Amino acid sequence: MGFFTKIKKLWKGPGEAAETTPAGPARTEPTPAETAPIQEAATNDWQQDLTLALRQAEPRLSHWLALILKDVDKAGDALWQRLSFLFQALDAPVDEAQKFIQHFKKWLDDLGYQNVSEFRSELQYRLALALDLEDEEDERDRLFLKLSQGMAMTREQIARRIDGLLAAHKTMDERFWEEFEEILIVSDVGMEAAVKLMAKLKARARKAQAADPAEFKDLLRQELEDIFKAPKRIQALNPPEVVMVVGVNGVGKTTTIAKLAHRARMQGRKVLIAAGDTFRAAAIEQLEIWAERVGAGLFAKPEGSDPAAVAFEAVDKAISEGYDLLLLDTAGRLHTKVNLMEELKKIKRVLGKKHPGAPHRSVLVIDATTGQNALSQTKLFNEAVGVDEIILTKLDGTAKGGVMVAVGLQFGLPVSFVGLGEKMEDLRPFSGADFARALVD
Ligand SMILES: Nc1nc2c(ncn2[C@@H]2O[C@H](COP(=O)(O)OP(=O)(O)O)[C@@H](O)[C@H]2O)c(=O)[nH]1
Ligand SMILES: [Mg+2]
Repeated sequence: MGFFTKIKKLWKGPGEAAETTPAGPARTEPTPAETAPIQEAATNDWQQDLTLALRQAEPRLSHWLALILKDVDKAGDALWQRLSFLFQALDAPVDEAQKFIQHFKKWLDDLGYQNVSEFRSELQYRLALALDLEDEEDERDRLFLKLSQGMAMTREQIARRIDGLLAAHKTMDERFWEEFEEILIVSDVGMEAAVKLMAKLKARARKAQAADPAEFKDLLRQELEDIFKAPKRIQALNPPEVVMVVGVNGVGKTTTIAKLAHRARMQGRKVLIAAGDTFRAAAIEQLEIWAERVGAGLFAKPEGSDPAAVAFEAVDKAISEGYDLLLLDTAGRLHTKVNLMEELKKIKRVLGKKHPGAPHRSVLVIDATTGQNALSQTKLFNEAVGVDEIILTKLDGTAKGGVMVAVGLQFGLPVSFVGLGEKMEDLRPFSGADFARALVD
């Protein structure tokens, strides 16, 4: 299904890696028909290095990329040749490899990028998705770094205070817990969630017979991990998978849809975006641009059209044209709260009628910078449409990330992705363990 899903099978472990793979990484020379001839003598170095690196048992994307980009500082033929060589060595289908390169070239053109420093990170992101390597250790480290940088302000807010607390107390007594509760409240965890979290932590401390504040961080980390333990996901049984994206104005719904579409495209899925926010013409135009840029289809009707009709017809198109994924954008104007919720309910009903099981997921987008407001929004949307998962945007540049703990505790809803910036690559899968580690280390 994905671009190069076969690849994982090529690297089973030491010994059975390259040698057992016919026409795979063991090959040192690309066939001329598939790759343009390499002209300079020096380029043989990278071919040899790359071939050697590829023969190592573990996939190491950052290592491969470093080899590919050695002595390359701009986009151009040298880079395309090397990428082709990589794909070929990985035994990727030629047409898919070519498509990857074409898409990437177009993206560079769209954004006017030329220097490796401008696009290296996006290239690595695309390769990780295309090669299904996002779970690889290197990539996980990169993600953790990104999350922990993005959460710097939130961490500063919480961790500094916790360090002060730990230094000031010899045992975890009542006064210790009271002070900790205050820290939670000023860190945007909020009253109700703070009380819940405290009760859980105290129980955990009792069970572990822990009284020394030195043990506190471990307890807290474990508790946070538990709160965000991701439930098993049920895959959509009847494609297209329909995802309805809801949330108030300005939280990042449309941008997040573009980012989700980008991810799915890089994973080789055919994606349709439906412009269900028909309230403003600008909203439709914004989606048009994104769809074009990420290579997704778009279904839109004129400004002022009935959003439920957009949903209905978009599902039709998705089914008849064989799309794998339909992402439905919706309006989020809250000044007509009741109408909005009724409208969303109607859209949901229509989707289900048209395509049994749809929407397979209702995703609520919330903006981390809004702090405690995120809680009332979650409640409101959850009551109206039944939220399946949350995407928290703008975690970068806010000290209010603590609200995430409250959302997790109070609604028990999984957080699937976090937004760590405005770029396409800045939407990353959320891991409770990483979140806990980034918050208290
Ligand atoms: N820093 C940052 N900005 C974001 C993120 N997600 C969205 N934005 C910005 O938030 C603004 C509103 O986004 P938009 O998608 O139009 O929100 P919508 O009204 O919910 O559709 C835009 O300027 C986005 O670039 C994020 O994760 N980090
Ligand atoms: Mg929007």
